Amino acid sequence: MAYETIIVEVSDHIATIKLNRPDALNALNSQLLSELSEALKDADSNDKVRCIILTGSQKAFAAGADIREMSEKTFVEAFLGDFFTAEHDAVAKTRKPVIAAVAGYALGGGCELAMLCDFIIAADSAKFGQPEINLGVVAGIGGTQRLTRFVGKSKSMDMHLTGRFMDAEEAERAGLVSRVVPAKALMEEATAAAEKIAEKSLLVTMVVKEAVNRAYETTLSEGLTFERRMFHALFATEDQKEGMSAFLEKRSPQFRDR
Ligand code: CO8
Repeated sequence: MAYETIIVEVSDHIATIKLNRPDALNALNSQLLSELSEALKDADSNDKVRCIILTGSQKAFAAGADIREMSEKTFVEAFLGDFFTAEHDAVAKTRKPVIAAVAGYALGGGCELAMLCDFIIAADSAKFGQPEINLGVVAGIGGTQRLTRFVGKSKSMDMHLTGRFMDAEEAERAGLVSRVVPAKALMEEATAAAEKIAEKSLLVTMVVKEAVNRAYETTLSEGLTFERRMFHALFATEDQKEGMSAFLEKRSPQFRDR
């Protein structure tokens, strides 16, 4: 499918989706979010794809929801149209691992989009923020909930109430991002991580994703039960036999996703 606001490349089991509205710092308008939802669904159902990277430009991952498009919206339009709910769900429901490779601004909806991915690799140029308060609104694609779970109440309140930006170093210290790399090495590092993931059993990477996400959605005992049952269930797979045999035979496993 031909997209206008994103660029999609699939190579070596990795789908890379690049947000591409350079004139608006990749602000998330309806067209971009709808194209992104489509591209993620395509990648999820493409048998060749085993890991997805979501990225932006050197200047901006995404500077938030498109303020120009939103500014004249009424409550009735936002509510009846269920503004951004379907798009949020499309990202959240992607079953294959998604890495956010973030350089430059990840603000408002851009920060929320990065947090919807499974982990964030940040360039040293990255700046995260939830500045919606400056526009007379609040985060709307999960910022108050996800940022609070990732960095704790105090820092989340600070970010949402002051609207200040957090640099990559602070974001790593706070647990928002998994690694910080020099800006020019960002895609190399994200691709290397995606390649590592693509070598594993897809079945297991998808189970890992569901199990870790349970930690944010349920109680500890429910999450532990889910994890234990999935651990038990994986003994029914060929990939478990292959993974453990390969270890004992001192060779690399050849996973077949079954
Ligand atoms: N929306 C639309 N256009 C934008 C946005 C945006 N979020 N951000 C930047 N742009 C545009 C600018 O208007 C400008 O366009 P033009 O050249 O036509 O004037 C161009 O991008 C370049 O921007 P700047 O000239 O401002 O670049 P600077 O380097 O000076 O500043 C900043 C960069 C600091 C990133 C600045 O652009 C900025 O503050 N942007 C807005 C950041 C922001 O407030 N983001 C939050 C938006 S609200 C939100 O995301 C809510 C999400 C929840 C929605 C949920 C619905 C249910």
